[in-house]
Amino acid sequence: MYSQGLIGAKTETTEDESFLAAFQARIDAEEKIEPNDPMPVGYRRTLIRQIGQHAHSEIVGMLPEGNWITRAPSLKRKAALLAKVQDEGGHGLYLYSAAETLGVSREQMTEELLSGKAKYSSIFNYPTQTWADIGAIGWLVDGAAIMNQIPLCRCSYGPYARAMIRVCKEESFHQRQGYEIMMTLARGTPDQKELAQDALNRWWWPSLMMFGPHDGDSQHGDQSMAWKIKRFTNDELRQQFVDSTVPQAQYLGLTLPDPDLKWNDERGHYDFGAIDWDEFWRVVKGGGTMNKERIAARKKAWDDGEWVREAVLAHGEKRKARREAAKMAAE
Ligand code: FAQ
Repeated sequence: MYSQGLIGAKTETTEDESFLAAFQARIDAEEKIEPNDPMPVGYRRTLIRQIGQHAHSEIVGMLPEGNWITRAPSLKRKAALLAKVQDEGGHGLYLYSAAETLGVSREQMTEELLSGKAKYSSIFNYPTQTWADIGAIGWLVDGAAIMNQIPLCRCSYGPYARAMIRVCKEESFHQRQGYEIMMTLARGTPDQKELAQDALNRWWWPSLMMFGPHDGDSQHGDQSMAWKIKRFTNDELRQQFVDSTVPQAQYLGLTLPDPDLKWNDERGHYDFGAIDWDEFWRVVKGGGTMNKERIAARKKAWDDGEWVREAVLAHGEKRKARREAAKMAAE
């Protein structure tokens, strides 16, 4: 666990021009910023927001797949899915720890999630209706997550960048298990292939939305790029994802649900159709099929865990008291 001691740390800085210029010079020189380094309040706030939302996404992201653990079609599939969902829990914990180095507590972040103040990825507000959805999530959702997270391994904030290295290794296994499920279904009976196509139809557009609004509408994009928190813009990463996923779909013999998708020789990229941004914002603002259920599940888990948190604190107090008594006796 990164330093809990930073919680409640003084977060103000004297942000005169020379301080900001010196900070930017460190960023431009590709130096890593570490927890105890002076940093602009905005930099700290942006990281707490992004890392916190990222952590929430991992934890909420366990729910749609968790729904299929008891219904996986074989022992092998069940073991792989169980391991994947556990990995996601682990990613959430690394990320909460990375955010804690910036002076925010896990409790504060959880309260913000449960009150609706902090966001989590829109993608996890869609239901998992069939087993093929588990394949589509691994292939597309983890695929999009990797595309977004590989550059985060070079993020200017040290603890976030280091957490991302391990997370990306695990995401890569997740993506492959999803693609392998899709391959098995696509090469199976006509009914199985139809199941895979139906999952692709439902998950394709929400996966493109994971990269966030168009660059022109991205509120934090420019500043995060200047601070080298983000290394590519939302649209750049979305395009890279489309370009790498089209051949994968072709190999599966499945059709991406976009009549406007076609190779553009001049651009050297695939053109693709318009994203339904009304749907995106509706889901982000709580109006997706599963928003209420996801938050209710997290609230129940948090409430059910209260006695564990109390017990850990009480145990810590007892140990401290015992240590102090032993110290007094020795003096
Ligand atoms: N959903 O100004 P921007 C995973 C919000 S992990 C909901 O462009 P930014 C693993 C954004 O927060 C998936 N909200 O924001 C897994 C902001 O609102 P705010 C999560 C979204 O931060 C796989 C507003 O819109 N990954 O999948 C979304 O510069 C399978 C304006 O947007 C990460 O979190 C969205 N899709 O760029 C687990 C990666 N997009 O905060 C289980 C780290 C945007 O002002 C199963 N995060 N918003 O209230 C990032 O890279 C960035 O935060 C972006 C957004 C790219 C997501």
